[in-house]
Parts: sequence; structure tokens; C-alpha cells
Amino acid sequence: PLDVAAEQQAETENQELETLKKHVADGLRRPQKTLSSMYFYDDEGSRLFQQIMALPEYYPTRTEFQLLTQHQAALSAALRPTNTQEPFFLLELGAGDGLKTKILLRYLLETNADFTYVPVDISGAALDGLSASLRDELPALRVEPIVADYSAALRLMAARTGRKVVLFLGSNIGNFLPSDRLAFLRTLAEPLSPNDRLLIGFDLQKDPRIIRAAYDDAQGVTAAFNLNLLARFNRELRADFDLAHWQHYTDYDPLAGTVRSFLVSTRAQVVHIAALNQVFHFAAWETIHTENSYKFTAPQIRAIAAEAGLTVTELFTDEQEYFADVVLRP
Ligand code: AVI
Repeated sequence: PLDVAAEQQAETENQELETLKKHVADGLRRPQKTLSSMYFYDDEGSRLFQQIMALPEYYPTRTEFQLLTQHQAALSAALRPTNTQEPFFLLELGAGDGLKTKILLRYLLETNADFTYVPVDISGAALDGLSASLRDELPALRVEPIVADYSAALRLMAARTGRKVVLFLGSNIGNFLPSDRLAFLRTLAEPLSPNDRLLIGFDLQKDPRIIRAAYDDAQGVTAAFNLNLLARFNRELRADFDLAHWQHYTDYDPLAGTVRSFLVSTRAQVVHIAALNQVFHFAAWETIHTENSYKFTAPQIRAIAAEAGLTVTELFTDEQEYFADVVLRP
């Protein structure tokens, strides 16, 4: 019999490979070479990011965990503004291991909320792990995972009727450039009805040394995460990046409120990418810009929301005011 699902999957993988090839070719041809942090998250990158979230220097995850624990009742109430019995979809973009979300999931189940959890991630392995742990820990939960990028998942969900609550936790919003962030928030806001809600995590501006340390940990896990981008191109694009001659560099600019991360070529070198049939020249100490992590203030968050046609209904922060989970309505 014709395996349509396998054929469709092969077609999608082929399209993803073509997108990656185009992205790398365009990014490495620019005067300031640039690659998108979106490509960090292959299965190995997702595994390294799990390790980052457990690092002592990486405060965002544990802070947001504490914040969600402390405010779970008020937060859940803010996500269910009218009829608490009304069923809804709880869509989570970039679900990962769901460690933080489980706080809300458990609370919503305990308070008899009628909802279906729809975790979305581009890593199938991450979603498989999450689904298995949810079956174990929260067997009563209805789960409908979607392996897709955010826009594909949003298109799918827009077609379904019912109230929607969209979670975008963990300061993922900080990885967008301002123009892309605005476009993304508008895409999120557009299909929402007045009773739908968004819950978005924003990392807040704080002592610059604390921020910088979070992106340059002593164990070198963040460095491995950044360098995995090149290892991924070696695997998937048959490139010959020699990882011994690249290093991770990062800095926080308090004026812009941005952590910028780079891969630095420690010597002059030529890299061949067989899948592109091209070579790329790197001067000694030339950089590839790989990531932005924006940090925000509360007034900035309100302004960003307003620009996208959204209103902040509640802003929850931890005691140190390191992080904010923000409830928004269209
Ligand atoms: C996924 N994202 C919110 C992380 C961040 O903090 O910007 C990615 C990361 N990059 C280096 N460390 C963590």
C-alpha cells in the first residue's frame, strides 16, 4: 500500500532542507555573516537547551518556574475571563519539556477546567518526550501535539472553532528582532476572539552582569549549544566546519537591552558546504552573528503589545522582578 504519511513527511523534510540551504547561503554571503537562532533546535540543540535551562547561571527558567508556582491561581483565573466551564484549547508554542507548563496544567485539571492541551514544537523528539511524561504524570489530560513551526501551527488552530489560550513562555519572544516580533505578535493576535488570551514570558532588564553570565556559563554548555549550529551544518549540509577553530562569544548591551551571541572564527579559514556546492571564506576573528536575546522593561512590554493591537490585562513578576509572565487580550 502507498504510505501517504511517509511520502508527505519526506516532502516536508525536503522543503525544510531547501529552506535551511537558502538561509545558510544568504546568511553567509552578507557583509556581517548571520544565521538565525531558529536553527539551533535540532534534536541535539534541543537536548543542549534542556541542559542550559538547568544551569545555575541561567536564571530565566527557574525564575519563571517560581513565578508560575506562586501565581498559578491568579494566572489561571486571568486566562479564563468569563465562563469558567467553557471548553478551550491551550496552545503552547515551543513547548519543549513542558516543565513549567505542568504547573498550570495541573492547577487547571485540579480546578476542573475543560481544556485540550496542544503543545507545538519543531522538535519531534522533544514532543514525544513531553507526551510520554504527560501520560505518566497527568493521565487525565487531553493532549493533541503538533510537530510544526509556529506559523503552520497557528494556521491549523485558526481553522478550529472554540476558545483559545496561547502560551508563549520562557522569553522566546526575546529572540525576535523588533520588526519580526511585531509581525509575529500581529499574527498571534489576528485570529483571536475577544475572550481568547495570550500568556507571554518576557525576561526583564536587570544587573547586566547577571544577564551576561546567563549566556556564557562556566561549564560551556551555552558554547556547545551555539557551536552545535556548525555541527548541524556538517551533518545536514555536508559542510566541513572544523569546530576546533570556532569559539562562542556573547555580550549584553544595556543600551539596546540585548544579548548578542556570535561564533568567532579563530583563524583565517575556508569552509566547503557540499550541499550548496559553495565555499565560504572567513578572516581571522570574523564573526557570525547567531542570536539576539532581548530584555525588556514593563513600559516597553505595554508599548510592544499596543503596537500589535493587544492589551496587557495582567503582568505577573517574581520577587526580584527578573522575569514577567504577561496576560494579553486582543
Ligand atoms: C530560547 N531562548 C529564550 C533562549 C534565550 O535565553 O534567549 C535561548 C538561549 N540562548 C542561549 N542560551 C539560551
